[in-house]
Amino acid sequence: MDAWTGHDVPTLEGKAPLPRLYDSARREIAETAPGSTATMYVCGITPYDATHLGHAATMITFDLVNRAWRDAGLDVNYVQNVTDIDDPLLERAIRDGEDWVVLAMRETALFREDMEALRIIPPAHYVGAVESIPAIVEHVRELLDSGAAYTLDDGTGDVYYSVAAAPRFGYESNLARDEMITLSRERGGDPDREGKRDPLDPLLWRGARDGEPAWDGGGLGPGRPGWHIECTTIALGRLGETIDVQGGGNDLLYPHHECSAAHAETLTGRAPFASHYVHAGMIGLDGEKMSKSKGNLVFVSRLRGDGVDPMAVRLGLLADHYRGDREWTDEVLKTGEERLARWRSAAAAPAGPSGEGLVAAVREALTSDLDSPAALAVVDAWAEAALSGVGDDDQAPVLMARTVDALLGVRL
Ligand code: 5CA
Ligand code: ZN
Repeated sequence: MDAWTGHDVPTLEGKAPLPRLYDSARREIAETAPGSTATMYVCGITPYDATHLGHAATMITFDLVNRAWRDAGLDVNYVQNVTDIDDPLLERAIRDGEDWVVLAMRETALFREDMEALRIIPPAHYVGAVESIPAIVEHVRELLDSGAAYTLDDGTGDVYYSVAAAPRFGYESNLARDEMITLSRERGGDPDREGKRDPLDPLLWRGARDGEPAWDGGGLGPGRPGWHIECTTIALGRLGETIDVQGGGNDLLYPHHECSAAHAETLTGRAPFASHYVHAGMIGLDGEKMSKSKGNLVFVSRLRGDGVDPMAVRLGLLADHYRGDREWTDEVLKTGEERLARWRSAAAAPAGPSGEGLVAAVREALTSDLDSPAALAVVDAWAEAALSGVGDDDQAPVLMARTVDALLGVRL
């Protein structure tokens, strides 16, 4: 499907070092060491409700990775999916008496608008689950043929992946087995289902049920894809057998990313699937994770409708480090708005402290595991000085605006 429209990203003189990022599997910060093209897969929305600030924060996080790689002189092949068929989408459509296809199309269109407003660089490939079904079917058949998957013998036609086929299963999330069982129960899995070889085995193909949409599965019989294999297939198809970064919110670490990486490793025989498994913290409201199922949401479109500048939203979300779970409050937005106004005034100042020094310090912060609070502090200090008449670099205000545009995605 089509992605959204991008904006020009300014380039800066010189080259930043390769960004260092925290890898959930190794539990340490390590340099990303891509070839001349960096590859990144980020788990996108299930389009049954509007983009909330949690989605926005995660998309902004990986947009910083994209920008840091470009600033290091690399090409970036970035892929994002849309889970345009899955249980929550069907449940919402039934609840609201709406056609699930229309619901998915509408919310995906709104997401695109929000991403454009937030100046997120569009992915090179924006791919839906539905359009990927033939490729997913191929992968499920391959897994069945190699004995890494099995069909349940209860007449449903449901196919499961056998975690026994993944010798290092659990290496990514570093969780104990009982924790994995608990999380899989909470996050769309079915550890208690009868007939599975292992409670942790995830669904690959769901046989057709009355009243549910189904697609031709060839020898699999009619049905629809499981969730993890969707992301495996889309990533392998567009990025190759191994990738540099697999990203998403930390709610996806287990089971989603663990299982999608396991599927990929079984299919390709190459491990690890991703050099870095990168996870953004959860944005909460009133002490709880913002989620469509809980309904405690602040929508990007609502803020835009209220006349809030998307650049202030971006600055609000960048004010704390991406890895921490954090709260969205009116205060966060107010601080973002004030900062934006201050930076805009400073960018219009006649001169300021060294622009090159500013570029180097912002680069240093962002290549250190996307330390956006440190990057914001560097620009704040520069702006304060420029507004008080300190510094005589008359090229610096323009360079400051270029830098925050290129590296933070904030257009002044
Ligand atoms: N379609 C799947 C991924 S394949 C999915 O999780 N969809 S989603 O709509 O629930 O979330 C879309 C992206 O936003 C995911 O990367 C998810 O981890 C992230 N996300 C969801 N809620 C939050 C939140 N409260 N804070 C930060 N990120 C979030
Ligand atoms: Zn995914």
